[in-house]
Amino acid sequence: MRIHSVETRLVQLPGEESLAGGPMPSGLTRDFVTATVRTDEGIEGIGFGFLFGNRLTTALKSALDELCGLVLGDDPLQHAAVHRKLSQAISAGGPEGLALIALSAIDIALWDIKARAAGLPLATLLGACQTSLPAYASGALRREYGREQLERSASRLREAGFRQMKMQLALPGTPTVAQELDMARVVRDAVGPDTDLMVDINHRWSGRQALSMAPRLEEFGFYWLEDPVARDDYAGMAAIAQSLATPLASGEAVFGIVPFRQLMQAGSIDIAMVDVFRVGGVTGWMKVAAMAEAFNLPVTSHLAPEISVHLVGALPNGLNVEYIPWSFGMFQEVPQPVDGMLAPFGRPGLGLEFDADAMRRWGSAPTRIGPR
Ligand code: SMN
Ligand code: MG
Repeated sequence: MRIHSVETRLVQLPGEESLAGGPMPSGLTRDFVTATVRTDEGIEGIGFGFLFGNRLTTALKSALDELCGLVLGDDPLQHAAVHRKLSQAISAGGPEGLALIALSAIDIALWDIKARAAGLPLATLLGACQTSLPAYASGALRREYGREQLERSASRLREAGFRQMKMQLALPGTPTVAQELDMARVVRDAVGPDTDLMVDINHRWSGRQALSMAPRLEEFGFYWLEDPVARDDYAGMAAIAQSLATPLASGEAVFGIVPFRQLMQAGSIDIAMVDVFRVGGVTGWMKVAAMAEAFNLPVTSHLAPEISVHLVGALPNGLNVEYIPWSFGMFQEVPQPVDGMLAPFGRPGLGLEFDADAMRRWGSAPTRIGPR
């Protein structure tokens, strides 16, 4: 089998909050680059990459197009060879950032092709250890919201069947400790004691702030404390983790697989959070998952639940799936949680198809790399 051509797009979806209908800044978009990889045997695979913060989107698209040009004629089933080739191609500019997100988009498409060629859902091809997983609602309990909105959104998430959900602290501005604790209490009271409630700090505390604040949060019984300090403060996270009963989760913001070696060796994390766009696609994601198993750590996903449900479900140490619908607008349909549980489509591959109308409405004209 050979890669015949690739069609790429820049897609800018409206930045709505669709899980609980909470308010979002007007005009916000969520920017993706997409790749449809076509083979000489008629099998197509889809992949995409997300650009955090909507900056350098056109640079990401250019990087994707250039990397796609490098794989024309390659065998898409030899995913490791392609991954190595592209990793070498981007290494001069550093194995991080835009280039790795572009590489990941291609890798995701190759795994879609491989599973489609095998006639298997990707989850089955990868291991299919768990047929359904807890889905935790994310992106709906924003730190910018006030008490009333948080209570409204939390109850809507419960009504939607979610039994796990994530809030944010490190409130905007210069909040007092009391204000932070009050907001934690508001959400805990709104969701009740039987909801698994995570809290995401998004790296906004200094090490000193975190050592002071984190123990004060223990009373709320958070399911995990996420990204309390800088993404590469491995020692700082280890000190926080050792001071808490609450598990510490991190990993979404690092690039490639090597930082996870450092996070795990330093004892920085109790839960590995792996972002399929930043880690190097499915190939990188599964390598980190195996590392985590060796360290007896559970793994959770970040973004793209429509992809991640296949990956987490493949693992004996898969914990849950972040259900954040930012990319859903690109697809004809996506897996929906039932009673807070999520399963991948049973169709071959990712089981996803880009929605042509959505692509016309929110996407750029397609760029074709390779022969018509
Ligand atoms: C998050 C970070 C970046 C983009 C989307 C969401 C957040 C999360 O930290 O954990 O979902
Ligand atoms: Mg996070």
